[in-house]
Amino acid sequence: MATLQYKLAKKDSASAARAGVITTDHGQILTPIFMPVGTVGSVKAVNQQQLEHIVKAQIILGNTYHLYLRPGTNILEKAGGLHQFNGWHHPILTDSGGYQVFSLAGTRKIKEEGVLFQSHIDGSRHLFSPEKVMDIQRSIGADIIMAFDECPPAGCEYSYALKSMELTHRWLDRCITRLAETPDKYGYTQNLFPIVQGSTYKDLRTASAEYIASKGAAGNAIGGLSVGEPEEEMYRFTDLCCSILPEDKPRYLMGVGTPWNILEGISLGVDMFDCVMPTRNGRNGMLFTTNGVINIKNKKWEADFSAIDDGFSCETSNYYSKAYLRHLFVAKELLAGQLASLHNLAFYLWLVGQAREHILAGDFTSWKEQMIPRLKTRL
Ligand code: PRF
Repeated sequence: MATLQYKLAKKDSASAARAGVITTDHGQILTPIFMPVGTVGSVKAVNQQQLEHIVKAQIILGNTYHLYLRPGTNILEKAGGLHQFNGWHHPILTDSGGYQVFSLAGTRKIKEEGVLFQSHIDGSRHLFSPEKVMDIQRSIGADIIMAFDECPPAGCEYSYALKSMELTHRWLDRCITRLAETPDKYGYTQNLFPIVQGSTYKDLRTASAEYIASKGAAGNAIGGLSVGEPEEEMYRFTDLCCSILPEDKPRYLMGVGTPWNILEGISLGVDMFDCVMPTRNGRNGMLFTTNGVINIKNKKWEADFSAIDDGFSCETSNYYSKAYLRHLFVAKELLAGQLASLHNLAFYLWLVGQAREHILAGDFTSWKEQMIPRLKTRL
């Protein structure tokens, strides 16, 4: 049907923050936005009705690497794509596997052709090339699909970062060619987002952002950050990339981050974020709240019958007490991980929603400055 559109609604006067609207064939996304991670086509411990009505998610993420290994493209095609398979009929974005192959797979070998790797599930051998990854993402059928990239480790040598960036650029060209040769499978448009790399080298980041911008894609991503470098560096390179990537297209900062990372990212001009933190840390008992960070397993919450977080309106957070959630964690009840994930995701979506409201109202920067110390407080 139609290529993804980005409409700028308002720019902040004191920062690079902006509010906008992304339109896809599966509906609109109000930006800035956080995208819950549903690696295997499921946001862990949270079902699709909860995602829609409690979390108020607008778009979720899936992973090419995981969905290719399980259930496989054959089943996804038979289902009519991931939206039909998992019953999430709003926008979906899939990461390309470029990152997961490096962080999860067993032995792997990077070549010009692509990456040879062994499955973390059964040890079977596979090759991911740009062409293969585009074909898999065609079968999955996400609205936004990511280019196949290499994310070099933090602190890598300049010579490695340069070679890796050049390889990512050549892979991008192959992704673009392959996508042009293969039609959409399910009657709606899939949009390729290229990814800026270049590690923490200013000239490489600049060259990469310029190369990515020159492709005229419907949206652009910043990869290779939040991989272990200091936070200040992450902000500095995000700022640099945002200053080069086009203003009239959405910008996506991959795998970021904490609530305060997200507010800083928004102030630098980022529109889209994803991270496993609210769900993964939630399952371990870490809660992000309007008053700060809580380890709900701590004994200090044993008899605290106040709501998990009464700082915003959420069915889950306002309905259950800290003492009850702590009890669920101590008793190792399944509901513990579910309530913690629901709370954290609802909180992240509330936070980006608030950021949008404050950008529209014209007081984003002062709001952000008073929020960040609160969000970082350890309760
Ligand atoms: N590339 C891809 N996915 C990613 C990253 C990347 O660099 C990151 C880095 N923070 C997270 N997810 N393809």
